[in-house]
Amino acid sequence: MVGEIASLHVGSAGCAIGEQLWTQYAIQHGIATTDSDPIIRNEEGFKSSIFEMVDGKDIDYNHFARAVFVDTDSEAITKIKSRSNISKLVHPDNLISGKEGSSDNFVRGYYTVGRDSCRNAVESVRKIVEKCDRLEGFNWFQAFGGGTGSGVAMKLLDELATEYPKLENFFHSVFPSSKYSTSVVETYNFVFGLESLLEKSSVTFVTTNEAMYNYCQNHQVVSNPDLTDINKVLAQFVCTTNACLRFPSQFAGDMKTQTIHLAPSPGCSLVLPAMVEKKHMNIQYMVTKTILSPSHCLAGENLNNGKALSACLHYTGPKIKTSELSRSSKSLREDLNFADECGGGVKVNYTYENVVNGTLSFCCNHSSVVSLLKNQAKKFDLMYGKCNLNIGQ
Ligand SMILES: Nc1nc2c(ncn2[C@@H]2O[C@H](COP(=O)(O)OP(=O)(O)O)[C@@H](O)[C@H]2O)c(=O)[nH]1
Ligand SMILES: [Mg+2]
Repeated sequence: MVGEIASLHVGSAGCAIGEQLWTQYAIQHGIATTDSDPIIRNEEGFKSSIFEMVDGKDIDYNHFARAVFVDTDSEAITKIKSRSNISKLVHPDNLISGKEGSSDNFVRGYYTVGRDSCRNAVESVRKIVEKCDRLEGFNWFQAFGGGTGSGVAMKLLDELATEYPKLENFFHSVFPSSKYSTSVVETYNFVFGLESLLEKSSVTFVTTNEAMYNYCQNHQVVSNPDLTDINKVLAQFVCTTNACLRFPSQFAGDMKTQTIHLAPSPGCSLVLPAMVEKKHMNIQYMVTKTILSPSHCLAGENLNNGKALSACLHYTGPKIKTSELSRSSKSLREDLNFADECGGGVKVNYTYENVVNGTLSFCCNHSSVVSLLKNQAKKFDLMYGKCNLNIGQ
């Protein structure tokens, strides 16, 4: 039986990523998002992990996303309601906005202005959960630089982890990067939020805007990418990685199985994602020659240095020989320097999709994430030092 998955989009970035993600989901599941879109498949007896079927004669659309979009100000939510092509897919009760933004401040998001938005989001989540037969967990989307993406998201995580302790929490998180920061306090927001994240998330896919920007320039030949291009890249990664949870696939597992594999010990849940689009390359080339290069890593880290704890390889696309995929993953296992104490498996998933080009995504629990954390810690110390000096004067 298919287990359900609910998505939570928090803050401006989380909501904007959600727009791209649900557009791609709708295309893959053949679901209408506008009046002119045809409903291609999945009408009779449709059971999906991410869409709920609604039967009501007075509504135009019969699928709703199992998703809650929440922000402390109204900008991102108004845009989804009025201009987005997913507006019909998300139930209006699940588009939640507050009256006052969190001003890029974790504390305002967690303790003050974010409280109402958080309470409303918990209510919406409860309604979604009640309609599920076997909810597996939550897929989260947020940016740690923002006050809402850090403060409200972590408050909501604290509440939901208490209410639903057995459910998985997969975070798709944009970590601050120096080049694309919109405020100087992004590092503060990140450091304040990190404790809840490490304690309560099952797996966190770490991305940075800088790395995704480079990915767009280098591999999608977009000369001057904007945030929408970046969000499309992240949506494509997520669609590839969780295709095995949405469609029948070879070697599939549920969210729990993925957690056990990717985050074998508690607190050790930060995972580096990478992606390659098939285009003209063959699978073997994609797996063995390109996937480990820093330009394919969506956090910009070099997976050739340091040690790996575990890894997953997901392929969605036209038919391929699965033996070829398994063989290539074996050589990938040899290229990755697995820590001695780990079994060192590369889990492989293949989901058939009727498209011309396929996508390969790679998730690796890898020690090079430490350098990303060290950079943030260094920035935090520098700012904190300055702050102390100012107080002293
Ligand atoms: N990938 C991505 N990052 C974004 C987007 N919008 C803002 N950001 C980044 O998110 C951080 C600010 O978070 P934001 O979501 O705008 O603030 P919040 O609404 O208070 O959570 C900054 O580092 C921005 O560069 C977006 O649409 N996509
Ligand atoms: Mg905002």
